[in-house]
Amino acid sequence: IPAMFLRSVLLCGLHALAVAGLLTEPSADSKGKLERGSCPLFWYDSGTDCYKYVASQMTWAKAELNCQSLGANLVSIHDAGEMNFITTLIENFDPNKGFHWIGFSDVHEEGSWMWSDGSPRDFAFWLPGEPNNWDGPSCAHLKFWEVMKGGWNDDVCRSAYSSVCKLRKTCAYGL
Ligand SMILES: [Ca+2]
Ligand SMILES: [Ca+2]
Repeated sequence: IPAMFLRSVLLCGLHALAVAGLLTEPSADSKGKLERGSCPLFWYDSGTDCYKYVASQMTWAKAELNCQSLGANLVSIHDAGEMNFITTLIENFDPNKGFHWIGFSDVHEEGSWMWSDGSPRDFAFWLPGEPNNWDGPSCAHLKFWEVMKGGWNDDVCRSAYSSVCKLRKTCAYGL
């Protein structure tokens, strides 16, 4: 059985349990408290997907491979609510709110930004003036300012930052 197919089946199993209410617990509440919910140990439930904070600083590619070794990908972000959830997750683990890789990059072709988990490009939260690394492959990380909650900046992919992985509960490939 192809590994990708097997992974989809496992994810579908997790999803099915969650839908059946067998594993349902409260997820992050309005105060920003993190809950494991229906996610594996050390992952946190947004109500839709599972997220893991990775403190170790790695290049973008190593961070993505680390997520893949856990059956996940670097986090993709699809709306303001998800952005807020990830901000809360980072605040819980890193009060200094340093730089954190997300799964967005234009490593394949300059200017063609895509998510490493293959999800649609339906949301962007670039900081003013970004992305500005026009001269080659760049990777996106979260960056926080005093005056605003945070946004995305592109940087050279070999920089070493902390990261966030996302385990999608939804079934891939129509399974
Ligand atoms: Ca670029
Ligand atoms: Ca930049």
